[in-house]
Amino acid sequence: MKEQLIQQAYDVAKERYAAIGVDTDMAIAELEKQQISLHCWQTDDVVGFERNEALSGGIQTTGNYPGRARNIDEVRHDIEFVKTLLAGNHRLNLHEIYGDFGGKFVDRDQVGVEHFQSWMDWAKANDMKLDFNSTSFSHPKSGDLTLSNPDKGIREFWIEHTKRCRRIADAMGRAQGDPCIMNIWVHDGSKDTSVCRKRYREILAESLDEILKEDLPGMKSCVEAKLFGIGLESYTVGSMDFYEGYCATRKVIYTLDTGHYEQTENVADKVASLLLFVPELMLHVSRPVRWDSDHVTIMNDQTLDFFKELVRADGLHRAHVGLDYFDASINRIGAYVVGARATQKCILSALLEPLAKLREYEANGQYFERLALLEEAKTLPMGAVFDYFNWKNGVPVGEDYIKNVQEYEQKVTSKRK
Ligand code: RNT
Ligand code: ZN
Repeated sequence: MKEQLIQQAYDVAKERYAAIGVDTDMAIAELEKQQISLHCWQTDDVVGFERNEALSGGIQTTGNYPGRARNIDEVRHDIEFVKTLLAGNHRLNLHEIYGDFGGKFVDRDQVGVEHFQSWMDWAKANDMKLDFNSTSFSHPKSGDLTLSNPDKGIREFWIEHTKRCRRIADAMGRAQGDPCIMNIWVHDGSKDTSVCRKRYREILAESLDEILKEDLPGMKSCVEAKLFGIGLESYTVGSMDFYEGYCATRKVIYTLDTGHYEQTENVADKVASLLLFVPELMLHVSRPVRWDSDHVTIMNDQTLDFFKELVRADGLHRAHVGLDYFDASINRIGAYVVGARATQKCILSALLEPLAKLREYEANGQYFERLALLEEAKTLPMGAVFDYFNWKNGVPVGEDYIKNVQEYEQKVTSKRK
């Protein structure tokens, strides 16, 4: 019965969209190809396996909902489960602190490919590709400044760490036959007014140049800007302007975290400028509430507009889509699925936009017609297309996945004490 309804609703939707020149089958095929890099850190509140201590260094999780993954097996198990609730094939985004350290303490300047061998084996067995991140936070040497630190010893420690991470990413990329995207985000900044703003930025640029010097064809590097870190509110070394300039001049991938902007800012409008000057984008799809709070991604105007701009700029194939939020106040697995599916919905909505017709109107100066079609497109039956997409891919349709998450909680996460 349900299957029949999904099919019928899809048939109707398909016709409605066809009438305005949109091919829903093509949009679905496109969405099926779109991989989302799942952020491993949603499973365990960004703790990792290095020292099993709470997160520190510019970012924070809030809440203590039971069931956090406590070790590598639990993280893997959770991700394997999340995958069963998502249509399409997705990637896993690892942070360095999630290495398989075999119960030993491995400092950041000692990490090597061997600590990620079991992840590569697991990824292969689960048909997942890996992405990677160096980790500057939650370490005694994190302080306020890492790669931009005037202290040579500390700076070199972090340079060494980041270089090693790039080599790990390179090994991952070669093993999976697809570039591993490695993100560099450092929290560097100052709680109060700094009078050496230029100096730290100069040092950061030099450190990055040094790190990126090594040619590693199996991986691609990206650098992430931020508005501010917690406890570092007055000054951020790696600000938006800093990285926009850096990426444009060095031809490096720009990581755009949608949570890292003032809430009144039009983040979507950045896409069409950035894509003119940087080679590609890495996206951290997130949701700020009043500040960079890393709330679970939902299908809201900001996220919808963002993906529409990306598609309008013909930039979907130049963007690596990843998630970045960490909500410890609700079921973490549920949070994962809600955010990933919301991202898919926003991408689908962008793919279903009657762009050819809209552009024709614009070219003719028919601005009323453009506005009217933009308005009407908002209420076309996108949900029927999304349901069909999930059904066709054998994953729960609509709200059905709530009970899958509840079952998993009952059987698995609630037993973690
Ligand atoms: C922090 C950045 C960064 C982190 C992850 C854990 O504000 O968004 O991407 O969230 O590296
Ligand atoms: Zn981010």
